[in-house]
Amino acid sequence: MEIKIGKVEKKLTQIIEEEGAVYLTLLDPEEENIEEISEKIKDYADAIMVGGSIGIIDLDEKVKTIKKITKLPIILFPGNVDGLSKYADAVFYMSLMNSTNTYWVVTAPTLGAITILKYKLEPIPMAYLCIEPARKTAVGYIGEIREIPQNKPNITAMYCLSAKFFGMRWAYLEAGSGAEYSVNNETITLSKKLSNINIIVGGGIRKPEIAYEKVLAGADAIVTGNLLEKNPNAVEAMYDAIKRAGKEKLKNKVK
Ligand code: 1GP
Repeated sequence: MEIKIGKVEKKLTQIIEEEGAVYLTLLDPEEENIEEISEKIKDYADAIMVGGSIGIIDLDEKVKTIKKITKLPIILFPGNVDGLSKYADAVFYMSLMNSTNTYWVVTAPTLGAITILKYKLEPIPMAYLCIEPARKTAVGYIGEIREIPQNKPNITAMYCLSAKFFGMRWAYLEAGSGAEYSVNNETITLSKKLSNINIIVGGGIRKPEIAYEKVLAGADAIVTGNLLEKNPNAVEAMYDAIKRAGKEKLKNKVK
């Protein structure tokens, strides 16, 4: 059976090929100023992720609100089986591969599968890997992770290779929302080199120059969440840095 890649994933892949990297803005559905934030980010992101580790109320209404303001694709980033809405375009269909609890590795995605099919959401297969210091953040606690140390980049890279062999086309290297520091460049470079799947990096990225570095190190996508809530005006500079780094990366590849 041929595996068809959906519209949203095709679009993201095309942007990565043409611009070197994508910028994904993560909106927590619990955020109060969804309209204001959506307005600010609509011209400075390639897609909007909606989700979070803790609690979701009125997800449908929130997704509809975002849709009214922007035409950007909405990709769900579910923290559990209640993180699905038929009004979104796609869903990161993910396994928290380094959780100690099989619920997060395979049961939650399995329980969500039928809903995804019924809602006609496009599943984007993704390994979700929680890397130091994620243990100190919400995902680390809720997801019962066995944290991957930052000084062992080969372990993260090995998980990315495993994800590829499982047929996943994306791996999310997550330091956790609000993390004190982000995933180091060595881990990103080695993960990309070994697996050659799309590498998403997020958690603790607050400055454009940090995002710039991560893209040059090999990240195909950068995620920021807190930034939208704390300083939505900074999203433009973040977008700009990611696109500049993307161009630079493409140039270096041609040489
Ligand atoms: C969390 O990686 C994301 O899943 C975003 O992290 O909120 O620290 O940007 P921040």
